Amino acid sequence: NNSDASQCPFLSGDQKKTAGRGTSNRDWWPNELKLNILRQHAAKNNPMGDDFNYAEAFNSIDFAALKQDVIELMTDSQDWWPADYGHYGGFMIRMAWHSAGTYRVGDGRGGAGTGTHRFAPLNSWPDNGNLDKARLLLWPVKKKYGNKISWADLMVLAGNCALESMGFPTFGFAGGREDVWEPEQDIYWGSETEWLDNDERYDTSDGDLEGHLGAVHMGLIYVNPEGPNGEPDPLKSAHDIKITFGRMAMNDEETVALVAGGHTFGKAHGAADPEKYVGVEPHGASIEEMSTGWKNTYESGVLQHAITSGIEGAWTPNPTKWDADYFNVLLNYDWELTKSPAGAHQWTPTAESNARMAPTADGSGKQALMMTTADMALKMDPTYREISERFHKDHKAFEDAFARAWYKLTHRDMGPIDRYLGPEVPTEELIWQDPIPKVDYTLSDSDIESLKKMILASGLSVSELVKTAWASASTFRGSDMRGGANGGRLRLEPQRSWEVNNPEELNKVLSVLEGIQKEFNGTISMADLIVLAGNAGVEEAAKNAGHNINVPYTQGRGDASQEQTDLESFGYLEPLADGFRNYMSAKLNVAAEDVLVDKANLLTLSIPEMTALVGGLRVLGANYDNSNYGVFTDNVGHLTNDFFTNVLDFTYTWSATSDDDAIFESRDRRTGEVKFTGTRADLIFGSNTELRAVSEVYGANDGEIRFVNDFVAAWAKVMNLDRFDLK
Ligand code: HEB
Repeated sequence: NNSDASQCPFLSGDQKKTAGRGTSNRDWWPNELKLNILRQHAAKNNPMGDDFNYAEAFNSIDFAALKQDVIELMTDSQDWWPADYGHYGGFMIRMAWHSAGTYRVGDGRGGAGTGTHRFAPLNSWPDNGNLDKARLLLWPVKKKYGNKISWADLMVLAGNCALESMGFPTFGFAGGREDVWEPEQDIYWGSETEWLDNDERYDTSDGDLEGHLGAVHMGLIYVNPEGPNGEPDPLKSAHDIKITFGRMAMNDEETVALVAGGHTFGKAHGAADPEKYVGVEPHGASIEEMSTGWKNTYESGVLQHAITSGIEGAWTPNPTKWDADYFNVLLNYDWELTKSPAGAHQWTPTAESNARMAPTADGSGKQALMMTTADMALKMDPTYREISERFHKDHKAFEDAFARAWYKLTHRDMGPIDRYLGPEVPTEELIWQDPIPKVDYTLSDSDIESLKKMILASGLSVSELVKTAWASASTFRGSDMRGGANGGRLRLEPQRSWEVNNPEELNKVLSVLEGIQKEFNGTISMADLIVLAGNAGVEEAAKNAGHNINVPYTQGRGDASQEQTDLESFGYLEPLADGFRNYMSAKLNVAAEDVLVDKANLLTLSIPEMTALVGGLRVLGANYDNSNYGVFTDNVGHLTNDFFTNVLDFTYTWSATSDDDAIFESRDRRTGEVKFTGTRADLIFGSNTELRAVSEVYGANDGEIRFVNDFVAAWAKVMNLDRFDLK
């Protein structure tokens, strides 16, 4: 019996006993608050270091040469994964589409913007089968240009180059997607523990998909190609496609253009039974597979022996050429339900259709054309059918619709056009980019001072000023860079009427501010004025508490018009909860602290920033409906650390006053008198030990100055989150 081995975990030979392993807090307490989502992408995990400027690096590329390299790669077939038909075009389009296609407009998360296709779970989802090889094929180009082109940009660019090299005129390309270095932890992909397991995420009461989810199954980008739950019913498939593409903010016409445009190219792979021949996905594969997976032992394993989706064949007779054949064959032939060699449902032209054929992947022979059940939806669903016929008759209209929809698909999560880089950025203003006009004024410091005086003399309270600026700026989502104070859309529908904004009170504040704007001869945008008013309110509140501070202010925000504002698309920015204003819609059935952290993540806040903002906004009286929840102070409108001192004070005891443990009151232990009321988004700062630790910093006797400074810095950060014109 070796005593060394029993003491040293490495000597005992049990890998499960090394650092970081073992049962974690999350294993013990699965419901603990997910503060980890506020700790992502820390600078120290980024090998590029602090001073790396991706925009500068990207702009230094010889873009034409880069494109030429990518285009040449398309036909440079490699032995270890030869190109179908000698051209990687279809494969690269599928990679770009799957990298962008996880975007969902509901919370703006997912999408091509950060290059996470190279990490789990995405790199291992069954729907992304064999795309590990597509990225590896791109490595020589990535290697050549190094940090000048991110993976995120390169994957989208590869899709564009693929399209162009097969004769399709794309609408444009913008670089500017900066890679992250770890998988995103904030994206809710669903609760299932198995892939493609069931469709329980469909809410049976309203027939809609759960939450913001953009796919009908865990592990898919959108829908099951064979039909819902593998049932080859094109009409039911159309239903699923409408919901999932709608979640990506694509309308029916865009959807038809995308699917038909994409499936003009390439093929599906289902040479044999995957159960028998295909190995595990990359994240589960053994170390010598070197980050790849789905090892295929069927014959050569490639070309006509490849197995990916299990569906087999090409959609069109010339799968490496942009042409009108997708609709020609879909609409002109009759299709019957068949099975692929892998056993998947698919559709084949009937004998009477006397259909043309496609080449085999190695080019040596011919094989029958194929449609998936999802493709058949474009023919069988009446709405899709009408669009398909129109595109069939008018190839130019189809080409333009596909070009625009592809551009939107791949650039949707980049935010304002100020973030777009490179020589191929189209100048046309597109409504989904949430356009904002540029301003042409520059206010002097003394202009700004007199404006602040006018604001403070207007009769508006600190609370009104702060709330209004917060309502304007806090719509920002770091997930897709939309929203924010720029554009001044708080004055427009739908924002102006959102419940969380207390429309009546907001209208009053806005009309007072509009009066000031007029008095100032209109030489300041409302967008700028709303932020300046908030800053003036914060400075006044600090003064009330005896602190002389100056909130940093950067002018230059433009006012968008109602016509520049897509009502439906902006509707998705409506907060159903905003813990910073202690607001939660009655529609929501979640814990307030969870949605507070979700919102803080969208605002790209750290844990201390979130903590300082909540503690400050409460004492400034910024609550929805002017409620008293969490207003742990007797001096509303004074920027003190009272929130923290009281949330940490054990002279009070807390108890729930609502059955659902959503509302609480505190009582003085001695007198039993009710002192304060609060929500879970307040009590969490005393209850969660990590938030409590930060609250202790702010609530200690030496904490108020630090708190005031941190609050002001976090406030200024939020006001400027969308100022990509400055960065
Ligand atoms: Fe797609 C492929 C499905 C949409 C593009 N797709 C494919 C496949 C499948 C599918 C299954 C096969 C895979 C393999 O390999 O096997 N998609 C699908 C669906 C949908 C779609 C279901 C919805 C409806 N796609 C789509 C879109 C696009 C596309 C949108 C673009 C735009 N795809 C594609 C391509 C391909 C595919 C290009 C080919 C690839 C290769 O060639 O490799």
